[in-house]
Amino acid sequence: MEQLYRRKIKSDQVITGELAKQLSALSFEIGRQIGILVGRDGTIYSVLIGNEREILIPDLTNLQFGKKGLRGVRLIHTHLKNEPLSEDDLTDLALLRLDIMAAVGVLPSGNPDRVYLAHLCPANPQGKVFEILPPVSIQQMNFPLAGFLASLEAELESGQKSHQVANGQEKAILISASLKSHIAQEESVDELAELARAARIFPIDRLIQRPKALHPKYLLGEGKLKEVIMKALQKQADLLVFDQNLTPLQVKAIGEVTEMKVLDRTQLILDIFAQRAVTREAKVQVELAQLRYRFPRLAERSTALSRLTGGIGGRGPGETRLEVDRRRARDRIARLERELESLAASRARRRIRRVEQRIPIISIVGYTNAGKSTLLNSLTESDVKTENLLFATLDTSTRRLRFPREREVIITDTVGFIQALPPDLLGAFRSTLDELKDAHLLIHLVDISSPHYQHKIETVESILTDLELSAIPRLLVFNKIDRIHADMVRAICKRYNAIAISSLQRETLNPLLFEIESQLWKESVSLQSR
Ligand SMILES: Nc1nc2c(ncn2[C@@H]2O[C@H](COP(=O)(O)OP(=O)(O)OP(=O)(O)O)[C@@H](O)[C@H]2O)c(=O)[nH]1
Ligand SMILES: [Mg+2]
Repeated sequence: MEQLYRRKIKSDQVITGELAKQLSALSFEIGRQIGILVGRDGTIYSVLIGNEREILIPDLTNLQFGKKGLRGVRLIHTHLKNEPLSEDDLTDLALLRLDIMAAVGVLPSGNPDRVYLAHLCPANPQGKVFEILPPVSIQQMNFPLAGFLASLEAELESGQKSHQVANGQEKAILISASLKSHIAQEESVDELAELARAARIFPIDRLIQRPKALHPKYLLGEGKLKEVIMKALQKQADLLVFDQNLTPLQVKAIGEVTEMKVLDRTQLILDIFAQRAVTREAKVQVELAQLRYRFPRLAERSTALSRLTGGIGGRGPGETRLEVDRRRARDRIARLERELESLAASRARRRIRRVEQRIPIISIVGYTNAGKSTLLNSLTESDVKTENLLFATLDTSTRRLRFPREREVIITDTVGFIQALPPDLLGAFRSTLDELKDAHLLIHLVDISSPHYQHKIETVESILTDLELSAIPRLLVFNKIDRIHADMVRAICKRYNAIAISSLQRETLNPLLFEIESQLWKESVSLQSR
């Protein structure tokens, strides 16, 4: 065995007859599988000893020759019963992106018989991950390696090129693994894709699994994970974005086997917030949420963490990078909390002043992208930033709105809601959201053109309950009616007893204005009507 280490395969073949003979004999003698990891230049990097039926491959992360391509290492091992490549062999081929997986069948005599070969495939319409070649006897084997690997890598690369996207956006594979129905998962992944877009990540593929039980280590099954790795290789993805929230250990484990950056839904949302925060208060709130979400993760000090600190997922608002150690994180959290407290104090003073003015306050709430800022703009002829992107608004905007008869209200627009809103984020935004408690009326704005508007209404209602706002009078208002048929609008509004508007068209807002007036000045309306 010692001799094997010093060897170099001086041939363009996967394996030479002489080496096959030696491996077979040794393997036969000890009754265990023997494997060798061989580099492109024929150097034998390691010799592996398995048991009768299988062999374990060590960590190969330091043997990374091409970053996105093949590993640059082939595995040649013995099969004592002369059996073909096993499921595990093929999994290793894919997971480790080996150049070639080869098994030498051993005869009862101890001599080598057939050689079983498999290699990875470039992207193909059938989604085939590997190719298993027909076995050939060692004497007849003629498989010129260098030419084959060069063309396979060229094909892999051209497959990857067709998926390249402009302006340097990172490319992601979206993944969902949950016990929920396929349809529910699809719906949620649609939203994840929108979130990715808002974070300037380009989703190139998606993969949804509904397993019988979730894999404790990887969330999705190992077979699926293999598929993910192949997809990533074929399409040159930069990161994996999970629709579910992952535990620190899962992030670490998935990062290790895939050698990719791993983000979960919460991190993605936090990332968007980090990119968009404008005011000091919003920046502090977002950074606090990021630190709090990652605090348990910092305990790990793993490669997964350092992976996360580059590019997406590592972007913090302002000057802070997140590769701080535990203690520094704790200090930073304490400092930010103090800063937030003082910011919250001045916010509270503004609140008191506003409440003392005894002007009614209306707050527009709703799912992200419902059109809240657009409505505020239309109602008050102002120009709060609106955009067809999730989480366009992070800061509260407050405007005055005048009604006839010298009546006036304060109207505010705030951050949008979303399903599975990260609790850390909700916590960090508490002072912003607390302002909603002063409202005399909440306008719950719904994008009627969203196929999932019902689900979104429920999500918003449940967040309002969590925020202890359910006691405040509420007006359900459907927006974007210009985008669907008038009959549909009528039917839906009747069912929900709601008002229909299009925030882009001021002339549609009159019924809403009328309703606001009569809700806020009930007594005076009833007095006048007497
Ligand atoms: N067709 C149509 N589009 C609308 C209407 N109202 C808003 N929009 C569009 O919907 C998108 C989102 O609008 P915003 O006002 O930014 O939505 P928002 O609720 O403030 O979103 P966040 O701040 O991200 O939570 C923008 O592209 C708007 O132009 C409408 O009545 N009809
Ligand atoms: Mg907005």
